Amino acid sequence: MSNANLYTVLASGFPADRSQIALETPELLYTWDDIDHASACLANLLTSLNLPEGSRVAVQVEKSPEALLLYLATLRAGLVYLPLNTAYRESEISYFLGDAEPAVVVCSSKNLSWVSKAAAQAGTAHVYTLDEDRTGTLLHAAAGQSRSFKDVVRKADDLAAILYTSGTTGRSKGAMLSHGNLASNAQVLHRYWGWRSDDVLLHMLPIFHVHGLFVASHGALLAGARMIWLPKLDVEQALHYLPRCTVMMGVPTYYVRLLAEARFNRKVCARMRLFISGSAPLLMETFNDFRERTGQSILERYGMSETVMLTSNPYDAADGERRGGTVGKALPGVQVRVVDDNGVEQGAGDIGNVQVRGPNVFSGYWRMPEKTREEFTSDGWFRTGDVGRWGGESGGAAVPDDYLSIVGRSKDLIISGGYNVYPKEIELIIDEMPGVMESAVIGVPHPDFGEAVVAVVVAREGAALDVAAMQAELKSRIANFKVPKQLHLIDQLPRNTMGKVQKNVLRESYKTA
Ligand code: MCA
Ligand code: AMP
Repeated sequence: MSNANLYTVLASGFPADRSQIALETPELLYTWDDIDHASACLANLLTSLNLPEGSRVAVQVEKSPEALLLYLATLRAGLVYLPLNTAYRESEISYFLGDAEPAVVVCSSKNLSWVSKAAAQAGTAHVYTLDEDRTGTLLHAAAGQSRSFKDVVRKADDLAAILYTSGTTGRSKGAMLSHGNLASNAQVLHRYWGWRSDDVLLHMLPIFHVHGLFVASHGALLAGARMIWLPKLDVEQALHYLPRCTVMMGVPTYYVRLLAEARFNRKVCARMRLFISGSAPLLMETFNDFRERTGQSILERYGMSETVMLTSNPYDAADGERRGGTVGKALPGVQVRVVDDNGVEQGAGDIGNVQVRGPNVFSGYWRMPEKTREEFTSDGWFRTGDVGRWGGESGGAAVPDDYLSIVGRSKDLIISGGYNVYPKEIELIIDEMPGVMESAVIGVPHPDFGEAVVAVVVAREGAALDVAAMQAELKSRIANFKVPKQLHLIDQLPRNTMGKVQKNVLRESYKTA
């Protein structure tokens, strides 16, 4: 029986000469042998814990090569990887650990006191630390382990990872992705984006979401290509490394920030063959400015935590032109349809709900069968919550009928700098604050983050609200990217005749706030 373990699939692309460099940081070089041996040590450590089948390994650590190795080791050991945004605070982490009940938790040593408390409450038996300078108890424990490991045999539909995505009700849901979901998408993107073994990927994305962990890392690993591994977006470092790179991925903010730097020009990009953008809409203006500055067209693609990548603008000119303002065509093997509210397919030019099907689509939300059922149609299509259109026009010119544009969302979601923020989660916290009658959280255009979170609050009669104190309270309770950049007090929220808050009216009122 062949092994569908995602690591085994990725490793099939590693170069024959394992002494070549796989990963480079400003300080260190890691060969393919290093990747194999170090992930084997960690996989042996995990295996030595004798965990039950399907056990979760929850990880909230700063980005480092060792954090990637821990992910690969979890795959190799056949366990389930659960990455957590480093911005999450205590109450958010308590929820995730309580819901996922991981057998292993790995955190930064600076957070150990509160993370271990949450882990204990969740019944987690094993807590380790891992810091970005290669210290911590995890590597210490793994040090004596064997450097060889036989990847645990997995079937394509065995669970590989759980990714929490915020919920419209304020409760996050764990999207369950299998080895097969991730491997099929990696293989499709490998071909569609023309990955090569002599590529050099500039990796600056965080590795706790689909974009940085799966799309970027899997692409380079499966191609046996080198990654330049930086802890975060840093424009100076990008200018330093880009002349040696061929591929870069980022959320739109990455491209906005590069363009804001006059030294970012054609010369810097001379070796680059592919700039990819996703996770949030790329403005036409950014697409055009980028083309003018570098002579290259950013390739925009579209995906979700639940589905990995769904559509992409063409890489190969033979497949078509890259069109700004669109997210391109359905990837090979992925089915995408646009339907009206009755499920009737829309013709080109007509707006409707985007639904998808394919080997990349997740099996459901962790321990939420009811929610899972609601999000799939009776004939097995996943409702993305995005609103889109085939064809139509973009930038004043007609778009081919097989190109998708995302024109809105039916879910109440804000995307700020590529991070999703669900207004309901923040409204629930604000509404609980003393003196607050009600609130509405909206997204408004922001030059750097694309959208910025803004809260509009109504005080109870006679109550005097202290905006700065409210902001401080929010900062202590939720990840910093969710904290409203502005908080406005008003007398009453605009409502329609059905009593529903008119967020579009608020967005209009505060759009230049
Ligand atoms: C940081 N801040 C933010 C954000 N990031 N505020 C709003 N939105 C953000 N995204 C705030 C912090 O709260 C802080 O404020 C101040 O900015 C500086 O923080 P710092 O960490 O230094 O910011 P930064 O390093 O400049 O980060 C901005 C960033 C980062 C580079 C845009 O957010 C980023 O890397 N985003 C990428 C997200 C991503 O990978 N998304 C993929 C999801 P204060 O000082 O007040 O505290 S995967 C996905 O969506 C799907 C599947 C897909 O299609 O890919
Ligand atoms: P996540 O829940 O983090 O997986 O975010 C998925 C959501 O990000 C999608 O449902 C879209 O709303 C949005 N998204 C991802 N890529 C794009 C894109 N290229 N253009 C517009 N929205 C996008």
